[in-house]
Parts: sequence; C-alpha cells; structure tokens
Amino acid sequence: MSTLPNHSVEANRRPAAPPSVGRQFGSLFCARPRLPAAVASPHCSAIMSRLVLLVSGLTVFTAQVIVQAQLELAIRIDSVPIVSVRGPTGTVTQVQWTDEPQDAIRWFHLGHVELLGGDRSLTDLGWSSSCFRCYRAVGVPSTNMVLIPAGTFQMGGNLNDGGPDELPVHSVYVSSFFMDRSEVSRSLYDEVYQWATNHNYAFERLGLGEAGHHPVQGITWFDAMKWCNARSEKEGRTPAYRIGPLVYRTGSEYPSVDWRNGYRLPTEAEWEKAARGGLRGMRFPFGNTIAHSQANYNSRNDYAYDVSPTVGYHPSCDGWSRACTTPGQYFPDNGYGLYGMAGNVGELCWDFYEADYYTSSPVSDPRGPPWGAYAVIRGGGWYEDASMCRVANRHYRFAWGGDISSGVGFRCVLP
Ligand SMILES: [Ca+2]
Ligand SMILES: [Ca+2]
Repeated sequence: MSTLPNHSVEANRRPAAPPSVGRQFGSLFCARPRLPAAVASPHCSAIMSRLVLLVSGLTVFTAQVIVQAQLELAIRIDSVPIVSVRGPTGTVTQVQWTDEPQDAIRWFHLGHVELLGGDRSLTDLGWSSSCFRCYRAVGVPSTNMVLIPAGTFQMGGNLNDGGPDELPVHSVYVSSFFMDRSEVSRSLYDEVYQWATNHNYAFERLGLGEAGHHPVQGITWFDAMKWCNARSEKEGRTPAYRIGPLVYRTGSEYPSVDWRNGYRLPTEAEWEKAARGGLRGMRFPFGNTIAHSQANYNSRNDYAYDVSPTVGYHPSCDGWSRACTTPGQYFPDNGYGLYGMAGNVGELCWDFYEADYYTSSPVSDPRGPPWGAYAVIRGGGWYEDASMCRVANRHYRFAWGGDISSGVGFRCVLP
C-alpha cells in the first residue's frame, strides 16, 4: 500500500452551484500539490492521481430543522481513491464525484455513508488511474434518497425519435432536490397508509403491489399526494400539499403546494433531469440502447435501440405467464443513484399534461400548466415498449374521478 506524500497544499475555492439561483451545498475545496498550472484543468492525467481533495460546509437535514454541519472529506489514493468522510454522528451523507467540477449537474452518486462516530470510507472502484475526479459529501435525509444537484439541462426529445409533445428541446434550470432512489414500495406505502388512516386521512383506493419490495401501483393521483403528506407528518416534517389553510388529508381536490417543505410528487422537469442521471442527450437513463438486463419493459423488434436478446415481457415474469413488476432495485442504478427510471412502473408527476407546454414553459423550475384534465406519467412500465421508457417520453392519465392504472406508481421528492 502506498501512501500520499506529505506536501504543502494550495487551497482553491470555487462555487459548487450557480450562486444566483437555487440552493448552494457549500463550496468545493480543491487542494492540490504544487504542480504546473496546466495540471489544474480537469483532464485525465496520470499526475492527477496525486491530487488531494477536501470538501466541507454542507447542509444536513434533521426532521424539519435545517442545520449547518461540517462534513470533512479526505481522499487517499492507493490503487484506487478511498474517500473518507467525517462529521456529526448520525449524519447520513451521499458521496458524489465529478470529472467536470465546472458543470453543476454532473455530480454522480458514489455511495452513502452513515456517520457513526469516527471516519467512514468508500472506495471508488469506477476510477481509472488516468482520470481526474473531484469528490464531495452532501447531507441527505436517508440512504433511501439521493441529492439531485441544481443546474441546467436540455429537456425534451433531442434524438427526434419521439412525439411532437417532446419538442422543442429547451434549457431548463432545476433547483436541487432529494429524490427517492426507487419507486415507492408496497411495504412503505402500506406502512404510511396505516399510519395515515389512524391520523384522519382518507384515501380513494388501497394500493396494489405484487410484494412488499415491489413498487406500489394502482393508486390515484390525489391519493399519491395525500400519501406524500402523511409520509411528511409521520416523520415530523411540514406537509407540502394544502387545501386552503388546511393540510390535505381527505377528499379528491387539486391542492396548493408549499414548495419549501415536505414530500411531494416530482415536477415533470425534475423527473426528466433526474432520469437523465447527469448524462447529456442520451435516450435512456443509462445510454442510447435498452435491454432486459437494464429495465423491466415489453421488448419488441420495433426499434433499433431496443437491443434486448429476449422479447416480450421481462423474462423474470415468464414463469408466471404474465407481465409483472420487479423489486425496486433489481437493475443497475443511473448516474445519480436512482433505480427504475426506465420501466417497472410508470411514475406520476405533479404537472398537468399539456402537449404544447414546452413552447411556453418557464426556464427555471417549471411546474406545469395551471389546470388540466390529465396528469403526467413518466418512465414507462412493465407492459410498455422501449419507446415509452425513453427519458424524454411524455405520457399521461386522466387526473380526476379516482382514475387508476395498473402499472403506474410514483416516487417522492423532498426540497
Ligand atoms: Ca419506473
Ligand atoms: Ca409520449
């Protein structure tokens, strides 16, 4: 095992997010050995393996209270980088990496660390000795959520293989948010549902789901919102959805949203940015092609980008002679650490669906048209084809009247 040379360092402070918009998660401190100036540019270089990176000053969430806590991070390079995090006991942190620190959204998920006193370490097995990487640690509510960094992305069907409602491709700035790593599971749904019905909530339907660790499906749009509120209240958070001055707990009405608090459905823009996982202009969360090794969907021969050697419903369902869901973390995650952003169950969003919304949507944190008949669904489900699983694909369902679809579930975000 080699150890880092003991050398003097120069601190070089730069902002981690655009300073004018959105929330800033502390600052990235790059400390580097005294090396030629050319080394400072973020390109792969063998000499970069000598870099020492330090990150601190990040936001940690504890129930409703936002507290500032110091997270210290240190890198040691043996055969691969070993990232150590130090901070207050009980803090849950997500370690992220980037090879382009100047690009706010390209911070990728390395892993979670729960601080239990003393240093905790993660090994970056994806690193190659010729490549430069920066790391940072950010406070997250739990290991079941990841931080999606603030920044601008290109929203819409950039590959001209989708519907006209995916156009025009346009730049959208999205503030940072936390997102569930998986679709809401049947077991989490039932647990919060049980708590909710004992605390003055009333729902239109019972959630369905093939097993506890499979996604819940067959829920109404309004039940999903009330459930988000119940999840918030159960954890001591301020709920997001209100009817007038009241917390939204019963009925089937269109609520107002407190965007600063509580679990809620993602906006369509938040969902698409998260699904893209920090990649630029790709068709799927993991690249430009899709196969049954990557997602649970209905494979056909209709699309060149559907390269699955097995066709029809996912082979894990064959024994049952029917379509099915898969456990929430059955396939590899995307760059942000999210599972199931293509297929399994389609996911309800907050926005009303409007086919020409992109021609007039705001450039910063768009939240959909003010009224509508249909709710946006994203990501495609086990019964749908590869085209429906594209990150740019827009789909919808009647929003009103207790309407449900088998194969549609949701996941929550938290500001
Ligand atoms: Ca999904
Ligand atoms: Ca569509």
